[in-house]
Amino acid sequence: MSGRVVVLTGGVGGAKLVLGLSHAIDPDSITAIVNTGDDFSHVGLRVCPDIDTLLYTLSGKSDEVRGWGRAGETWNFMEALKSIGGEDWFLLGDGDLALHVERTQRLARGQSVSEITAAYARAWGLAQEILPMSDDPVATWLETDEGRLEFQRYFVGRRCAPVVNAIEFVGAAQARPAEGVLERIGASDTRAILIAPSNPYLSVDPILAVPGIRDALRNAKAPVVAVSPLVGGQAVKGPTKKLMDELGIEATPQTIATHYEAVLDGILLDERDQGSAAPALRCAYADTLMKTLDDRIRVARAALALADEIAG
Ligand code: FO1
Repeated sequence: MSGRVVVLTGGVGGAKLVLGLSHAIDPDSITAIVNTGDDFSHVGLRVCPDIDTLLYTLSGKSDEVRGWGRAGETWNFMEALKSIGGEDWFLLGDGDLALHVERTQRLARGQSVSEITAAYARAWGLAQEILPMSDDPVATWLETDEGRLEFQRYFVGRRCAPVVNAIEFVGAAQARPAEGVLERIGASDTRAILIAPSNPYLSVDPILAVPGIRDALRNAKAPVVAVSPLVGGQAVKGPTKKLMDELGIEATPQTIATHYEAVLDGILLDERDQGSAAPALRCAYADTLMKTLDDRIRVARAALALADEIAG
């Protein structure tokens, strides 16, 4: 089937699905709508981790082991910064630094995150369309037992150790979807809208918090299918499971389906969760662990197959 595929994504897991999709269908029919709640200003630079992780992953530049940043990175800047007592808790590789320096300059000249991201994608020959969820600032903050923490201070600075009581997306209520976001979601030539297996509470919820996006998903002609971030009740990576425990949310496929249900038409679950009662919406099962490129292609194909089946 032809038509555009839109993916709501954040973090490393989301980037893996978009890469798999890029090998399953024509990359120029893919639109990624990326979480910007992790973005922050650090050492005077504007850092957009989920956008950069996707740019690196799709251009084959990413560090496969860490999942973020560049392969073959050098750290001269960090060593020099540390030697003069600069902040060294958040690692900025020498190559990675170029994206932040150039982005900071372009923002100062009045360019939008969308424009800058499109320019980087073009410079690296990417056919996929990469849209930030918004060009307005939205920042994920966490209420924890160590006080209020900005996302990167929690995720990197404290390695997700603090107990989270609540999550807030500061600025979301005033944010507008970036140009193209609502159009791509609502377009009649959109074949499917996928919610990547990113952390629902930290990486997908900020996107759904931007006014207009949730309604656009509800009213979309294309089926909306989520890929479960849980495998056998466990989160594959990152703090998802710990976070769900702390928020008192049971880590089951039903919980994920219920979390998104207002916008979902179907959910791709891991075959290890076959036993647990299926949520009350269209489900399909696959091995959703994405270790290799073939895994990523398989998961992307399985999600698309479910969407096509729902579309009828
Ligand atoms: N994650 C870490 O665990 N430690 C880091 O020092 C770190 C630096 C970093 C720099 C640029 C970038 O784009 C991502 C970076 N990340 C780092 C990952 C980042 O915190 C996460 O990928 C997202 O914010 C959440 O998925």
